[in-house]
Amino acid sequence: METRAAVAFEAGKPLQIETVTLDGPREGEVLVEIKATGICHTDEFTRSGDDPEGIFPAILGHEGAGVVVDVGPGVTSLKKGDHVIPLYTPECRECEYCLNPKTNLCQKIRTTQGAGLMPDGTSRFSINGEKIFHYMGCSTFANHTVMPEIALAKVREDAPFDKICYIGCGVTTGVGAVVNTAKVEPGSNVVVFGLGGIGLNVIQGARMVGADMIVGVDLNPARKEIAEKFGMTHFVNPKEVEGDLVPYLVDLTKGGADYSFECIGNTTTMRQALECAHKGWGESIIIGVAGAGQEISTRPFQLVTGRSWRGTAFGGARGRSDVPKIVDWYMDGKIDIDSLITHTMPLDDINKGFDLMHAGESIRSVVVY
Ligand code: NAD
Ligand code: AHE
Ligand code: ZN
Ligand code: ZN
Repeated sequence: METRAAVAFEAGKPLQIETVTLDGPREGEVLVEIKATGICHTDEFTRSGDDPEGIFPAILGHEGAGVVVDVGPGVTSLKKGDHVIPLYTPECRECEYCLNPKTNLCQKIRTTQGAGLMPDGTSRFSINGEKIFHYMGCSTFANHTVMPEIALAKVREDAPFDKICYIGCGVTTGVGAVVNTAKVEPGSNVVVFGLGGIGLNVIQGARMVGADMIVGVDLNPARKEIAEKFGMTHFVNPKEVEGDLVPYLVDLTKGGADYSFECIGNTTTMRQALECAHKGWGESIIIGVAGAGQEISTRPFQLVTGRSWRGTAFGGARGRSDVPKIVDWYMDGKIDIDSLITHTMPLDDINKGFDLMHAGESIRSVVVY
C-alpha cells in the first residue's frame, strides 16, 4: 500500500513529507494505522545526527497510538480494529531479559531494531524501490506502519489517540522512572533536572507517590508555572544561582536529594544531578540521552560515599503489561496528560513541532493524522 510519511533523508535536515510504499505484515507482524504521534526530544536527537545509531533515510517517530488494520500469519494477541500503542521497548515475555524481573529491556529484536529493520532483517518502507529505514521499531511519523506483535500494547478503545500517544514514550518514561526505577518513597526529597516533556512527568510521578520536596531545575523560566501545576515545590534557574549549583541544591534539600533525575541529555547536568544526591543514600537516575562520543564523569569518591548512579529506559516499564494500566490512570484522572500537550498539528507541519521544541515554546507537540 501507499501511505504518507515524514522522511528524514539526511542528518540535520528538515523532514520531508512523502508518499511511501509500505509492504504488508509478514509472520508475527501487524499493520497499524497511526492516528497520532508525539514529537519527543529523542526524535530530534536522531534527526540532528547526534545519535550513534542514527541511520538515514528513515521514518522517525516512536510516540504513537493507532488502530490495527491487518495482521500477518501467526499473530494471536491482536486483531483488526484493536487500539494499540507502539512500543520501542517490546515485551516478548520469553527472552532472558523478559524473564528477569530486574529489567524491562526485552532484547528479542533489539539488534535489528537498532539497524532500522524488521526482525527478519528487511524494511517494509520504500520510495521508488529505494529502502527507507524504520526507527526504534516504530516509525510513527508515517500514517501507517508495520510493527512486530510483541511491540504493540493493546489499549482500551475509549481513550483518545491524540492524548494517549504520549504514553508511548514521555509519560511512561517520566512517571515510570519514579515508580518503577527509583521506587521513590513517600516523604522523599526529589530534584528534577529539565522540565520538558519528560521532566514534568517525573514531577507528576513524584507527586503521585507522595514525595515531599520536589525541586525543578531548568534554564527556561517559563517552565516554573507549569511545573508548579504538576507538583514542583521549588524552582531553580541555574542562571540565577550565585556560585555553584550543586552546593545550592544540597543546601536547599538540607543535605541532598534522596532521588535526582536528569531529563536533559547533558553530561554536565548528569554530573550535577549525581553530586546533588544525598551522601550515604542518594540515587541519581539518568533519563536524558547524550550524543555520540559524550561521556559522564565524577570523582569516584561521590560513589564511595554512598551515592548511586543509575539509568532508565522507557521508565522501566514492560510495555504490553504496564502501558494499558497507564492509559487507565489517565482515563481515571490519576495523571494529567492534556495540559502537557501544548500544540497539535497535521503531518504537513511536523517541522514546526521541532521548531517549537527548539524555541522552548512547546512541552509536547502532537501530530494528528
Ligand atoms: P525537552 O526538550 O522537552 O526538555 C528538555 C528541558 O531541559 C527543557 O525544558 C530545557 O529548557 C531544559 N534544559 C536544557 N538544557 C538545560 C540545562 N543545561 N540546564 C537546565 N535545563 C536545561 O526534552 P524531553 O522530550 O523532555 O527529553 C529530555 C531527554 O530525555 C532527552 O535527552 C531525551 O532524548 C531523553 N529521553 C529519554 C528516554 C529514556 O527512556 N531514557 C525517554 C524519552 C526521552
Ligand atoms: N541510540 C542511542 C540510544 C538512545 C536511547 O538510549 N534510547 C532510549 C529510549 S529514548 C526514548 O525517547 C532507550 O530505550 N534505550 C535503550 C535501548 O536499548 O536503546 C545511542 O546512544 O546509541
Ligand atoms: Zn521518546
Ligand atoms: Zn523479551
